[in-house]
Amino acid sequence: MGHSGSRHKPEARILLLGLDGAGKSTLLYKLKYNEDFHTVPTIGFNVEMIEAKKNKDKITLTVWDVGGQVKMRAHWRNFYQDTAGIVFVVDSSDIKHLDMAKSYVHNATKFG
Ligand SMILES: Nc1nc2c(ncn2[C@@H]2O[C@H](COP(=O)(O)OP(=O)(O)OP(=O)(O)O)[C@@H](O)[C@H]2O)c(=O)[nH]1
Ligand SMILES: [Mg+2]
Repeated sequence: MGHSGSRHKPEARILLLGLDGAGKSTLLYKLKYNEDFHTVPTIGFNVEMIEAKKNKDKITLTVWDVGGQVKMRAHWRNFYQDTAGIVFVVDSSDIKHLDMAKSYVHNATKFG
């Protein structure tokens, strides 16, 4: 059990959201391994611990990458609790879905 005086690395929870095929899982593994992985559509979620720096201090980011298919979007709201930041990934070449992506960004701002 930690207490206020204990030494522990700070942590923050980050949520990756976006429509299916936007590039969330690709981004997650790029951040984690600095490599371009071949991904498959995410059914459920992936989660990775990623070391980062906040000012000069180390911080561990717990990055949650939730599937973006239509049936998964209803579950996004269950991932917001204790989230320090949301990264909403958009495929800027997918012009015909930009408006839909925008409405989901708008929706995401209602939580938290
Ligand atoms: N050209 C290009 N292709 C990308 C990029 N990011 C992802 N892709 C490709 O887009 C496809 C989908 O990428 P994913 O990372 O699986 O997408 P996702 O957002 O995780 O999709 P879901 O899991 O279905 O929600 C893959 O074939 C990737 O190789 C990018 O920055 N540039
Ligand atoms: Mg994915």
